[in-house]
Amino acid sequence: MSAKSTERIEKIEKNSFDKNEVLNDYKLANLSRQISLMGRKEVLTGKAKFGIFGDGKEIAQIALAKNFQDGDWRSGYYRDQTFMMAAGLFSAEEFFAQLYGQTDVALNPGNGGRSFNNHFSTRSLNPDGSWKDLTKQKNSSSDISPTAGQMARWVGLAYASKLFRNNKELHQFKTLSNKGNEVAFGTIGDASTSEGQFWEAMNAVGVLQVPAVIAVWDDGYGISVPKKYQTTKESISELLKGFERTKDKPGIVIFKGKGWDYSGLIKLFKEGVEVARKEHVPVVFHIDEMTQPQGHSTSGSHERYKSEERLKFEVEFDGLRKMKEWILKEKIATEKELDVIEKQVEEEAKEAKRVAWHKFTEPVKIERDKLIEIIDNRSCMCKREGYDKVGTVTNDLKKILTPIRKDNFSAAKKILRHVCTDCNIRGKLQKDLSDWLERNYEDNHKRYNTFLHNESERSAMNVKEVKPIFKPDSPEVAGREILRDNYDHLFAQYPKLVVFGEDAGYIGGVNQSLEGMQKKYGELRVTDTGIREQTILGQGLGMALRGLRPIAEIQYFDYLLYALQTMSDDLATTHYRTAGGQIAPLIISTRGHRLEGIWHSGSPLSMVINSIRGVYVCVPRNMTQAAGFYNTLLEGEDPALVIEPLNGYRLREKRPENIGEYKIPLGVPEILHEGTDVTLVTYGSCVRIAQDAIEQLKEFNISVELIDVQTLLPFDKKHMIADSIKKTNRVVFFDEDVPGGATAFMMQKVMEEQGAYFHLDSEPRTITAKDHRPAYASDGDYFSNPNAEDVFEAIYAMMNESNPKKYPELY
Ligand SMILES: Cc1ncc(C[n+]2csc(CCOP(=O)(O)OP(=O)(O)O)c2C)c(N)n1
Ligand SMILES: [Mg+2]
Repeated sequence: MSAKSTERIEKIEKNSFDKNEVLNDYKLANLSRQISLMGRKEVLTGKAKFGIFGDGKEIAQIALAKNFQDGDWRSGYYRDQTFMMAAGLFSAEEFFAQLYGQTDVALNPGNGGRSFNNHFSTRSLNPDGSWKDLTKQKNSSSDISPTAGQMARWVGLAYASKLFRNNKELHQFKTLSNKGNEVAFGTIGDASTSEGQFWEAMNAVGVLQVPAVIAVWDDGYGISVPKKYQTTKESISELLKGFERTKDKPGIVIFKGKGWDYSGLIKLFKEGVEVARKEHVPVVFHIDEMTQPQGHSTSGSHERYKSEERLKFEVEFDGLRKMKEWILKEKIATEKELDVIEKQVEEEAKEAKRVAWHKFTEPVKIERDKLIEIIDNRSCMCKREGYDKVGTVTNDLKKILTPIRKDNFSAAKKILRHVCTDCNIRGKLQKDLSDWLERNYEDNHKRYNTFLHNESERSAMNVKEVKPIFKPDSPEVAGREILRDNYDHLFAQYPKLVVFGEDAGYIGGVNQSLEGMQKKYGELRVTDTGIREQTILGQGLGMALRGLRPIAEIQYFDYLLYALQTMSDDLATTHYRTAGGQIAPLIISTRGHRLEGIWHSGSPLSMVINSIRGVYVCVPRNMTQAAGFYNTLLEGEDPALVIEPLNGYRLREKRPENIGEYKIPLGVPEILHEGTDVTLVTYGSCVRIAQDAIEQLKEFNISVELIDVQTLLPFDKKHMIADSIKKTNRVVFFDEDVPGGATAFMMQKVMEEQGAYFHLDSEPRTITAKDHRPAYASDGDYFSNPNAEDVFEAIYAMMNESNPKKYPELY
């Protein structure tokens, strides 16, 4: 600890405060309040679309931020603007930039215009995708809007510190952690503690014993709904008592404070964060009596639902007012001095707003002027049907005081439609306008459509294929042994790799694919967890954000539903919503396909692929392929899901000679069987059913080309399926998802994206399961899921339709 901060702490303990520090804090609190007040007006006057602000939470956040050190991480929510400012991670100008939707990451590094305002983050990655030294900066994971959505990630951010401290092998990664000294700071609103996410995370940090602190900003309301409807006993700290650490049992340390009590909170947070940092234990701060001077957000007014008494309380217990009273009482400064500060910040806030607005609007005006110049320069003055539409649209555009890009685009397109068809200079205007559109589309693509996946050289898409090597005498072993031996290589090769999940540790996984790994590599690297899919996912996500390489085990594919919210809202959007500033290369390993029963079907692929764009989805047909995907993904740096085929652990496969080294490229299907009549497209466990059907079709002289897509996301990057259809002119998409599920996805890709409809002689078909989930036992499966007979019949019917003579109706 530096001499300066020791001095500060001594002063706090003696209840004597450094005047400068106090006045700086007072200034920041007021600046933050000013921008909140102005922010609301910006929305109400139409300059911004929506606003949610941190007013009423200023004092506590300043006090908490004093303990936020380099290397630490935040996982919070939209009220934290003052915390971010106090930590030096956010400015008044950035506040307005976010409010307007500034897309320039130099001006809005937190979200590049991709999320609402007050959705913060810091940048972990350099523009080339390489990692910064995370120990030399304060870090904030990026906020998401779903309430309590930050909780699962918070578990992982804290758990990473435990690994960095206790696994000595990780001490070499000095730019990721200072031997696990980092604390994960969470924040959450009082009402959001009603969410299951909160409780699952609290239990997880209690079990894991990790340096996770969380402040519950308790302002008594979740929008209009008071605590009475949110929290048993109307007190979250009361409610958490069962989690509380006691003399003989580890648990969570709980503190209570008042949101307006500047000096009290400084002491409280200092003590609490120190406990978390030193002892690596979770700490909860329940900060009550907070206010919302402007109500919840710009979408409503709190006078509608707060009583007069409550509104009065909010005025009297406003943190700024209370802090001012305290400063005067302690004679730290005079009223006059405070007045000067208040005036000063008002000017500062106004200036920040002015500058941010100018920077937001100016480039669009320049684009508009350029567009108008192109149109005005047209020498054609023809008026079609006595009515100059081009002129009208241009004039309307000129009149817009602060155009947005949509105005420019919509004008340019309308003009293109109405360019005079009669005269010979049409071509030039059309070309200039088209060039303008193309250029601007490119720019807007960068602004709004990039970074769904890693776009740097570290992308998993850049990993070079290494084929598995087999010798004639390569032994045939159970599929699970291939995975296990592959893991053995990976643990040795990647010190940052950890695998964790239900039953993954001691027994080595329910299917023994991690057999012996915990014994060999230790509990920190191969770890059992509780039954808590969402925080398993979040644990991995937080660790991945901190530079580790986690594989999170979700025991069965159907139970991924529990984790889907975190996967969809958080993991899948991480890279996108930070405009390339953060990445979480978490690998999720699960097993599915071809099970039976409603909750063990292993089939609902469309549920996943349509909600986690941003995460790659691998659907290997056997364990050799599955292992190859893990090898690829660990060399790259993207989040991904691997669904192992559950019925393949005991099936025998040839053991590759280069286990741990071969890599299967993403987005490259494999043609498993060449044929000439029909292309059959499938994946995962359906491959074996397809192979069975193909044998049956052979007897009827029907030749099927079987394609295993291998990965659904990305999908057939080289258009191999369309190439196959060029040859066969017929296609069937087959899986065990619902009708209109992943087969429809594949069909859209092949027909629309690959343009294969052009080569079809027969209607394209899908073969799927029934609409309901599959029934129990083998017959339940037979009558719920598609089987080899179904595939046979669908393909035979196609052939019958095209040549009834050669393929007469069978029955
Ligand atoms: C999952 C989910 N449900 C509902 C909402 C809509 N919503 C946004 S904020 C909010 C209230 C949150 O209250 P609280 O946690 O007390 O935080 P506060 O805004 O009071 O600081 C609600 C219901 C949401 N964003 N996410
Ligand atoms: Mg609240």
